[in-house]
Amino acid sequence: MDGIRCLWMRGGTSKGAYFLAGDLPAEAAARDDLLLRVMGSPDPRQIDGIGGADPLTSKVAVLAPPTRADADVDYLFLQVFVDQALVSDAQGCGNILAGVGPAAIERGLVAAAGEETPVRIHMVNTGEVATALVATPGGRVSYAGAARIDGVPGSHAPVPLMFENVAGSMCGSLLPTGRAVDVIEGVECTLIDNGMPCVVMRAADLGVTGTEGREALDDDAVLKARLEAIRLVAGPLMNLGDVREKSVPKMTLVSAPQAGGVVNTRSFIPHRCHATIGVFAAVSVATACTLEGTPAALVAVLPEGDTFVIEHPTGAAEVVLERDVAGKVLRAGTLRTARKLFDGLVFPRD
Ligand code: NQM
Repeated sequence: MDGIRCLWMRGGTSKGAYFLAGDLPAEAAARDDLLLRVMGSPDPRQIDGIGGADPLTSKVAVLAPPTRADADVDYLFLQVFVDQALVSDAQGCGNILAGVGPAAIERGLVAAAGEETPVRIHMVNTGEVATALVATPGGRVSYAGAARIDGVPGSHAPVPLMFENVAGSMCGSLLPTGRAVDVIEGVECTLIDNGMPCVVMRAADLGVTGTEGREALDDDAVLKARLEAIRLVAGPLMNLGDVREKSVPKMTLVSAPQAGGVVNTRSFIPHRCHATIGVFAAVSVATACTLEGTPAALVAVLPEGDTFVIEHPTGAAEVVLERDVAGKVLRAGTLRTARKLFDGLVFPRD
């Protein structure tokens, strides 16, 4: 088989393959079959593909000319499962989103405009538009710069991201059950979607401290089984249907901040513990912290201003929430970086 044009990029704290829609089969089943063979799934090691044997490095962005007038590019996110023959469009991804602006300019879908190019990205999975600011000195994407994000060594060009109206992105409303607290399997949970469907619970209620490392939590079979039992109940309550084969909702444990932030998190996506936390998951958890009486609010230390520092296993992610006088989140933003790692042809297994 001939190779397929592919950009391999780091977006935030994730890594993925960026394609132009025109380079992939138009039909979803044929496209997904191809992507499984590109990544080397299903196989826990993804040894015969380019996936990194981790959900955070088995991701795909499909870019296309915009289908709406207020966007510059369409971005469809696809999660390629590592050890199952599944490709899911049932979530977006704010980390891979960070690479979309640069990739769209690299591929000529968007023209660079001055030192910094704003790129309006239609997130096809959820239907909202995000705006990314891409450094384009001299009309070319620059990946070098002084911005640092926890979970990524070194410094890079900043990619600020802004979102509007992401509440209910997949669940129809911010609190799909109409309540800020539901009790599932005896555990108090906030079922929330401010850009990412999340179930937010106190770590202590699940018998852990919430400060354990990723590996220790991933090895905890009892915890994992309880989280999955809660998730399978939460899915239909969140209007997500049967979530057995979906990567949402994310299961996020919260505990008191350990390093001066607002809240400490351990996020399961949904079967492995995240090395950091997803961008939209961080926005959703930050929002949960502002809702009185919720498990997150009970452990959070709210900030004076709009910046919420969400602690995670390898540091913290900063999220800005702009709220109206009633406390409703109007706009959210974050800072990410991205880097082009490889540009070439990928050869899927037969
Ligand atoms: O929540 C991982 C990631 C993500 C998603 C996941 C993300 C988001 O960190 O917007 O970024 O939750 O599967 O890449």
